[in-house]
Amino acid sequence: MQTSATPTHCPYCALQCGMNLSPAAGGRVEVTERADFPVNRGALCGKGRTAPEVLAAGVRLTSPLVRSGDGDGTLVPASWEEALDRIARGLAGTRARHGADAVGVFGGGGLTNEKAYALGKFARVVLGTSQIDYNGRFCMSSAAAAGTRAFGLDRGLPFPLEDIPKTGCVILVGSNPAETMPPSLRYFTELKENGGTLIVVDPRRTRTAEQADLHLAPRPGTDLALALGLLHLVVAEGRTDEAYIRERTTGWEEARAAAMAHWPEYVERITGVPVPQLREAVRLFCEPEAAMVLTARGPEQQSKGTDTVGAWIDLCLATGRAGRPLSGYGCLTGQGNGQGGREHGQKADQLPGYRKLTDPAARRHVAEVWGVDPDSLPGPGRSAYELLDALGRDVRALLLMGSNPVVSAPRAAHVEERIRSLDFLAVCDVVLSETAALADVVLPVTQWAEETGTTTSLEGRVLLRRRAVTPPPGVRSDLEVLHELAARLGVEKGFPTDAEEVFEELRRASAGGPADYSGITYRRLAEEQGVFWPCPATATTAEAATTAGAAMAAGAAVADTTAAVHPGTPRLFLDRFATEDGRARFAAVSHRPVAEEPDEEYPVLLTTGRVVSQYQSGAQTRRVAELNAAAPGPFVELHPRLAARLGAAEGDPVAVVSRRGRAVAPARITDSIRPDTVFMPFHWPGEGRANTLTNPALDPTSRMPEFKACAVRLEAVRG
Ligand SMILES: Nc1nc2c(c(=O)[nH]1)N[C@H]1C(S)=C(S)[C@@H](COP(=O)(O)OP(=O)(O)OC[C@H]3O[C@@H](n4cnc5c(=O)[nH]c(N)nc54)[C@H](O)[C@@H]3O)O[C@H]1N2
Ligand SMILES: Nc1nc2c(c(=O)[nH]1)N[C@H]1C(S)=C(S)[C@@H](COP(=O)(O)OP(=O)(O)OC[C@H]3O[C@@H](n4cnc5c(=O)[nH]c(N)nc54)[C@H](O)[C@@H]3O)O[C@H]1N2
Ligand code: SF4
Ligand SMILES: [Mo]
Repeated sequence: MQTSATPTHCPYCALQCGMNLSPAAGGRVEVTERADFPVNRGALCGKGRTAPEVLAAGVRLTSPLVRSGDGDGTLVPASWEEALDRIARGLAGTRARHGADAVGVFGGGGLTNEKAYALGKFARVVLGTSQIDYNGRFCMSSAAAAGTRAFGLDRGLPFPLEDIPKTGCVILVGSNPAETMPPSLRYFTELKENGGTLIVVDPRRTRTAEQADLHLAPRPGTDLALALGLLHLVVAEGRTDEAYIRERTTGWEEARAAAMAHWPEYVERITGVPVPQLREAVRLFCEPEAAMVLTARGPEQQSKGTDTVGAWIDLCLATGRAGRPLSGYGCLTGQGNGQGGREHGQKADQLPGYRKLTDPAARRHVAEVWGVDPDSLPGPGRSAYELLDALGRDVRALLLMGSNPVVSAPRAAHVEERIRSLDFLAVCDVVLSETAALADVVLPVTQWAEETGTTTSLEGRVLLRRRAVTPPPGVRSDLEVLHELAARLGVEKGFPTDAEEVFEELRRASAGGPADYSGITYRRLAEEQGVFWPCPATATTAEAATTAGAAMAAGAAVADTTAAVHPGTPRLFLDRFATEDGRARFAAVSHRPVAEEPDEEYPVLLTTGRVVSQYQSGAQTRRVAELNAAAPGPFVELHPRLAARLGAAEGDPVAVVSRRGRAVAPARITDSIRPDTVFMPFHWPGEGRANTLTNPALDPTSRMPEFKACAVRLEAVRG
C-alpha cells in the first residue's frame, strides 16, 4: 500500500470522474476529492464514492474456482495452475473437435484499452476465431454506426463537455444524466445559468427532464418520427442553413424529401407529442447562434437506432450545427471505457485503432505489428446477441471477460439457457456474477484500483488509471490471464503482462488509423489531464516511441520526448468531416414502427433503463450496502390510470408478461410516466429481471437489440 493519495479515476461509468485513493485505517482504502480533474472537479456520485467496498475480501473473489465432477458439480477453489490448464484444455479441445470458430470470446466496455486490445488479439492470433464481440454492442453501437455514416468517424462527443454550458440550446434525447452521470448535470445547469435552454426527450419526466425548459414525452420507439417532424418544421419555417448545406454536406435533397413526408400532425399521432411543443422545440433549437443534440440509450437501443440517430444528425446538419464551434451532435457513451473499448479490436468487425477487419491495408498494418501473416487473421464474426444465441450450437466454448449477460442481455432466460448448454465456459471477473456462477472455471482478477491501465472517456479523452493498492493474494490481472493462456496454447510471445508495454504496442497498432493513439504515452497521461484522440505521433514522438520500445525490450525505463508532440484533438470536424470528400452525409430515413407494437394481447409498451444507485447488471453495486439500501430491488414504474385498471396499489407485486417471459416486481405508481408505457430498471437477476421480457430484435446496421421498447401485458399478482 502506498502511503499518500493516488490520483486515479472511477471504475464505473464513462464520465470517468477523477478521484484520489488514500490508505485508511484497517487496511481500507478511502476515496477523497480530486479537485484538479476538470471534468468532475471533485464531485462524485454514490457509486464512485463507495467503489472501494468491492475491493474487500469476502465481497470479491480471491481464488480460482473450478467445477467439480463432470460438469454438474459445484464450484470449488483450485490452484491457478489447475484453473488455467483447464481453460486451455477446454478451449483447445473445442477447437480441435469443432474448428476455431466454435470457440467464442465475449468482452466488455469496462475493460481498459490494454485489456480490450489484448483480448481482440488473443481471439484472432491465439484462438484464430472470428467469434468475438462485446457488451458495447448493447450500448452505443447505433450511435457509433450513425456517426460513422454521417461524419466518417465515431467519437461519442466530438467536443469536450466544457463546451455544453456555452452553447445556446441542448436537446438531450433519451438520456438521464441526473441518474446516470450525476456530476455531469452541472454542465446543463450552467447552460441554463448562461441563458441557454435545455430540451429533454424522454417518455418519463425524469429528474433530468425536471430541469428542462421543455420536456417532450414521446411514446417509446418513436424518436425517429420525432426528429423528422422537427426537421420538417425547420424546412417549413425556412430555418435551414443553405450555405452550410451546400458547402459542408451531401445528400440533402433525399433527406429533405424524406422529412417533408413527416407532417407535424402525422408526427403528433405517432409520437404523442403535441404540434405546439414540436414548434417550440424548433424555435428554441434554431434561434441561438449555436446548439447541440446529445443522444444516449433512449433513441439508440432501438431496432432502428442507427436511422434514429441519423435523423437527429440530419437536424443538426440542416441547421448548420455540426463541425462548428459550440455546435454539434454527440452521443453520451456509457461504460467506463465505452469509448476506448469500441476502438481496439474486441468488436466482431474491427482491428485496433478503429480499423476495419475487412480492409486489406488495415489487416496488413496490424498483422505486421502482431508478427503474423495477414491471411491468418479471421474475418468478421457475429454480433453480441447473435453470438450469445449461437452458444451451445455453433459456438461451444466461451471465454468471457467483463460482462454479465445472464442479467444484461435481451431475452435473458433464453441467453441463460444458451450459456448453460455450452460445452465449456470460462469467466474472468472480480466477483461471482450470475454468469460466472454458471462457468466451468472462474478466474478472480484484479480491479481498477489494483492495476494500472488507460480508459477513454465519453469525451474521447484518454486517461491513466493508476494502481493505488496492492491486490490481495490469489488474484491476477486479465493481462496475466491472457499471457498464461496464450503460452499454454502455444503462443509464447506477444502477450505482455505489463499494461504500459501493451499500450506501447497499441500505439503502433493504432498509428494511422481513425482512432490514432500513437502520440500518447503513459508519461504524457501522467502529466496532463488526459489526451484527446486522434493524437498521431509526430517525428519527435515517433522517435521517442522507437526508443521507448527498444528500452522496454531491454527492461529499461521508458524515455519520452515531450517537445513538439501533437496536442491531441479536443474538437473534431471544425475544418472538415472525416469522410473522403470532407463533407457530412445526410441520411434519408423514414419512420417505422417498433419491432413489436402493442396489440390486444400485449397492449402496453415496456421500456427499461437505470437508477442512480445501481450499475448495469448490478454485479458490483449490489454488493455495496449503502447502494443496496438506496435501491434494494426491481420495480415496475406505471401511471396511476394503468395501476387503477389493474387494481394495483403502490408496492403491490405486478407481473409484466411479454412473448419472452414473465417478471414480477413491486408497483411504483407515478404520473411522471406516459399512461401507455411501463418502465423497469434492469439491474437485478431473478424474478424481477427486466431482460426476461426484452425483445432481441436487432438494428440491421448496428445489430443493437431493442432494449427500449417491447409489448407487454400487466397482471395483478394475488397473495
Ligand atoms: N446509475 C447508473 N449510471 C450509469 C449506468 C448504470 O447502470 N447505472 N450505466 C452506464 C452506461 S453503460 C450507460 S450506457 C449509461 C446510460 O445512460 P442513459 O442513457 O441516461 O440511461 P437509461 O436509463 O438507459 O436511458 C435513458 C432514458 O431513456 C429513456 N427512454 C426509454 N425509452 C425511450 C425512447 O424510446 N425514447 C427516448 N427518447 N427515451 C427513452 C428512459 O426513460 C431513460 O430515462 O449510463 C451509465 N451510467
Ligand atoms: N433491459 C436493458 N438491458 C440492458 C440495457 C438497458 O438499458 N436495458 N443496457 C445495456 C448496456 S448499455 C450495457 S453497457 C450492458 C451492460 O451490462 P453488462 O455487460 O452485464 O455490464 P456489467 O454489469 O458492468 O458487467 C461487467 C462484469 O465485469 C466485471 N468486471 C468489472 N471490471 C472488470 C475487469 O477489469 N475485468 C474483468 N474480467 N471483469 C470485470 C463486473 O464485476 C461484472 O460482473 O447492459 C445492457 N443491457
Ligand atoms: S458519475 Fe460515473 S464516473 Fe462519476 S463517480 Fe459516478 S459512476 Fe463514477
Ligand atoms: Mo452501456
